[in-house]
Amino acid sequence: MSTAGRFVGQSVPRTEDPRLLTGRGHFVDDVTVPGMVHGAFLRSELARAAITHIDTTAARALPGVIAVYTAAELNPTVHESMLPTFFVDGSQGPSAPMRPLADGDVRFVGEPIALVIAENRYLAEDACELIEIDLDPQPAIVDYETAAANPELVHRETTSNVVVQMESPPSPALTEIFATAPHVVTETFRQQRQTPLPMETRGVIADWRAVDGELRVWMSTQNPHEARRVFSRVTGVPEHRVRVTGGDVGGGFGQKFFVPREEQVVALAAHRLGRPVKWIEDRRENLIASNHARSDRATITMAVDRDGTILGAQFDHIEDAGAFPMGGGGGAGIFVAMLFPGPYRMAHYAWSTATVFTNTCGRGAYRGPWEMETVAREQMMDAVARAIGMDPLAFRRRNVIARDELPHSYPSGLVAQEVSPAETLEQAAAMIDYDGFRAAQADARARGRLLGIGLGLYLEPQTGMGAMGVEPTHLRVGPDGHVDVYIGSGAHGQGLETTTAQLVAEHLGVHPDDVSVHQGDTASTPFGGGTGGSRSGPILAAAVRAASLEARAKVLEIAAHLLEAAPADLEAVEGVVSVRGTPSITLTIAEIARVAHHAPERLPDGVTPGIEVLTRFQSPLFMWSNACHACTCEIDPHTGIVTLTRYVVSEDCGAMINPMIVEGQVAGGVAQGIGGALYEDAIYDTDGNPLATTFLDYLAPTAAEIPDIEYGHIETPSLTPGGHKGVGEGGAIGAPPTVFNAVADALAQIGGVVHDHPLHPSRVLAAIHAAPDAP
Ligand code: MCN
Repeated sequence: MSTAGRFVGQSVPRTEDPRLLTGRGHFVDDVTVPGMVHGAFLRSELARAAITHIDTTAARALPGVIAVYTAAELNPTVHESMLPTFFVDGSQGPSAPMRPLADGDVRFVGEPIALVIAENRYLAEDACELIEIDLDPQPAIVDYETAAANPELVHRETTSNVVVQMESPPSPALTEIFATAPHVVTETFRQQRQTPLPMETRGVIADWRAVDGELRVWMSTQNPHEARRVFSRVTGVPEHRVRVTGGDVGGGFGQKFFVPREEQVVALAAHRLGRPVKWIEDRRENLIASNHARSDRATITMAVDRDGTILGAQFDHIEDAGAFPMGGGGGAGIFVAMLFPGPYRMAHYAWSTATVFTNTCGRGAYRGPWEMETVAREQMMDAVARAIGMDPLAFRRRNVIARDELPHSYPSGLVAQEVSPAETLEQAAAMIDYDGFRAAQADARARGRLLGIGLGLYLEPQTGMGAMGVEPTHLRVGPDGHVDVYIGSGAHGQGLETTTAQLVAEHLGVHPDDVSVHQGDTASTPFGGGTGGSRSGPILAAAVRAASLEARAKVLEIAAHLLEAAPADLEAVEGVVSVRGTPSITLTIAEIARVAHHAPERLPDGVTPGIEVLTRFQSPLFMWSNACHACTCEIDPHTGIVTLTRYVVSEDCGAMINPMIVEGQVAGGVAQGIGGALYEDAIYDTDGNPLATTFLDYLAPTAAEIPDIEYGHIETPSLTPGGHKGVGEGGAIGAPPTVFNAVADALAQIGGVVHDHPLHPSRVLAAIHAAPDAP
């Protein structure tokens, strides 16, 4: 079913692209402020140690150095707690006691100890090397699987390394099922540590203008209004005196949704110093000290009937929070556990989840922060299918929720609706020619080749919880009929300027070229929840639609008065209002806007001058997207190298605003998911030293490793006006288990088994060598 309109549902080219693709984007590092100075951080080289001595005399003496701040100078200036888990509603999630700079001890390699401010970055870096520091090393707690039982503590302020722990133990019925079911299978899967890796690293310029009482901040952020609130809390400058400007943002993938520690430290320093301070993160800092993600283990026990019906499951999960987890990533465990049943009937379900501190870089949000539920479940579906001698597609067909079973209640009480898991499963299976591949696979096997196919199915909730569920739009039709739209987001690559203009054009009745979209500046945009959690589709789009419809109603009311027609007889299309059936009688929106602004005496009674609307849309609690991924691969049995040969995504993000952007979003997410399954690894040694500190070691895939992606779309409208759902995270959720399942399927032909990501050549080769039928 297509939901396409004149502009909504069309692949309108991205208005952002001409400037971004020709190098004319304006990023934070492009900003220069008069009198600006530059910061560099001295960071810990040990994972866990006491700071026994620190002397900044030599650094301060270096010509060109303006200030050197350590905990002693900066930490007492914090106005209120600087926890980065402050959320748009001001609440705090579980986290660690965090101070601006390391105070007394260090908890991970890369933790900021001092901030040097100098005339230029080179001097600031040189001065960092002049700081004398003595660290007394202590044994690092690196292994998250044993951290909870480790008597040594990551944080001396806490009594245990457990950040948060929750469970829903097995019911007597589930215990009975496990005791009596025909098949009971237990597996453990691990996902390695990764990092979001935006092309533009983090960066900030903070400028305290004491004379105006204003803190001005330019920042690479997904969430300018949240940043404004955090900077206000930290510096004590009232929120209305803080202005945050985002500008173009070269990717964030969750990393720039919350306000990281370094950005807050720079704001504090600028506030104290009274000069604008710029800090641009370098790539090494980004790899070791921004935020990490994933890094979890799941053990699943699943009971299955003789016919392949899932009878019940238990899911035990542990995730690594690092030393200073950030909101949205530090406590994803509860979502992981609650969402594990996914698109399948699983009437009896028990779970436990624990989030633990380690002496490593903190966990934070990364595109689908809870995706371990999909990784674990989908890999388990394949493992169980193999164990009971059933094909993985047939096993999924047996258990997937059908449309006539919706709305579907999860055991946790979550209710999924307006989804199409069975339809996307069938579409993906057809697109990849599942049955044809099985025949080709057997044929190839007979000739010594190892081919595999994998499926990955998921439901993805987009939360409308609390402030995350409210989004504003401020729309103004100017006297010349052009439209300015102000949104509270922090777009960082999603194409929101384009899709917002499409929505306005469709619902107000103008052309997208006549719409200017403004976002990212707290001085001009209404308070909003930023860009994250795939919320623009379900929430922002509904707000933009509502504002556009309200403006349109006013335009038509004025036009009806001027044309002596009934508003219901009028239509507005591409800037022209006409009487239905009498196309010769028209007024342009520019003419109507001129009257609204300059000739108020011609307006109908009771209609105020101007055309300006401010709306706030409040969404339902949860909206759900879903998709099924399918891919095929070939393994070189001599090297263990995996080549992905085809990749198919059947997705349902409701009514698509811009199919080209939807596919671009899916493609980017899939590429990251492939990176996670096969290559990327933010690995530490046992002393807590990060080993992947450059792109030589942190292996992000290039275009050469990513196959062409084939797309299928099913549009099941959501319950929100417009019927749009989110799509931005899905690719990264579906790809890791799909790729893993394809590799596991290939290996299964020789009896090879894998459990852990990433499936780099040496791990695959080890599985081949251990396989009973190794070639
Ligand atoms: N869209 C659409 N039709 C729909 C749903 C969405 O055309 N039915 C469009 C939207 O209008 C928007 C884009 O698709 O232009 C993504 O929308 P949505 O899924 O609502 O996600 P958000 O805009 O809220 O973006 C956040 C999401 C997340 S959480 C991460 S992480 C992420 C992502 O999007 N990081 C990205 N996509 C990214 N894309 C780029 N280029 N860079 C990142 O850092």
